[in-house]
Amino acid sequence: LTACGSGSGSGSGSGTITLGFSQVGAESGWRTANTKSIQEAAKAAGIDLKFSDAQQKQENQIAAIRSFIKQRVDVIAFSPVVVTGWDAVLKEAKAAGIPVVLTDRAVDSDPSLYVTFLGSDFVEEGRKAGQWLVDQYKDTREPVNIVQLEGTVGAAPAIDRKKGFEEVIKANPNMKVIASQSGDFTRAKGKEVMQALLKAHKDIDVLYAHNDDMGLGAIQAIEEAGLKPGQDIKIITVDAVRDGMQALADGRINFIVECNPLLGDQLMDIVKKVHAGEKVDRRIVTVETVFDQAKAREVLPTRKY
Ligand code: GYE
Repeated sequence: LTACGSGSGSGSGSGTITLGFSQVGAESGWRTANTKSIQEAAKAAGIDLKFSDAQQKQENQIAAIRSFIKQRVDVIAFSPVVVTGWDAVLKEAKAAGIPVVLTDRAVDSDPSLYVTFLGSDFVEEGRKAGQWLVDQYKDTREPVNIVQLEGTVGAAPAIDRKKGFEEVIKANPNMKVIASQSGDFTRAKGKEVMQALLKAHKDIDVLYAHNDDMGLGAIQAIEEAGLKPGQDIKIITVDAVRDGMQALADGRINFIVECNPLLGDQLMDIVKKVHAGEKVDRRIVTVETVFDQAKAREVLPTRKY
C-alpha cells in the first residue's frame, strides 16, 4: 500500500502546512500584487502553497477547491469571484474537516462554513469615494452627471462600492448617476464601456470606476474622444496600484480610494493559527487610506506596487 493515511493533510510528515489557494484571476494590477504577496508570504512562512488561478470563473474555483479537498490539504483559502453559490463546496470542505479562510471578497454563505474573512470594507471604500465628490461639489447648484464603471457582476467589491458611494452622494440632490455598467474590473472592458458611454452621453461630469484598471481603460477612451481626463471629466477610482497612482500624480485621475492587496503575511499568520487550532477573529478588516493628486506625487517614489 502506498496510501499513508496520516489524516493530517497531504502530510509529508515533516509538519509543513499545505495551503490550497484559489485566486480569482489576473484581471487587474491589484490582483497581480495580491498574488505576489500571497506567494512571497507563503514562501517566507515555510508554507507549501498550492496556487490555482480561476480566470474569473466560479466553476474553476469550485473545481480547484474540490481538488484541494481531494488532495487533503491542511487549509483552504480563496478569494471568491462572486458572492453567491458557495454553500455546496463549503459544506464539502467542512465535512472533510478542512478549515476554509476567505480572503479579499465575501460570500453570502452561513458564516459557520468558514473560519474567518480577511479583507477590506468595500462599502466604506465606496463611501470615501462618494464623500470626496460631495465635498468637491458642495457649492455647485447645477446638476452633476456621474457615470459608474462597476466591477465584476455579483462580486462583493462591485456590490459594496456601489452601495457605499450611492448612499453618500444622496446628500447632494444635484448629483445623479446617469449610467452604471460593469467593466469586469479590467482595463480593456473599462475602455470599451466608456467608449459606449461617451457616445450615449454628451454631458458626463464625473466617472467613478470601481478599480484603477477600469479607470485607466476609460482614460484612453476619454482621450481618444478628444477630452481631458481629470479636467473635462473628473475621475475617482479604487485600489491605488502604481499605474493608478501615476495617473493621479499626472492629473488624469482626481482621487483614489486605497484598497490594500498586500494580504499575504496576514493570511499566513491566520493559516498557521487555524492549523494549530487557535482561535482567530471572524472578521479581519484591512487598514486603508485615500489619495489626492498631491499625496500621490509624494508617495509614488516609494510605492511598492
Ligand atoms: O479592487 C480589483 C480586483 O477584490 C478588492 O478585485 C478586489 C478587487 C480590486 O480586480 O482591482
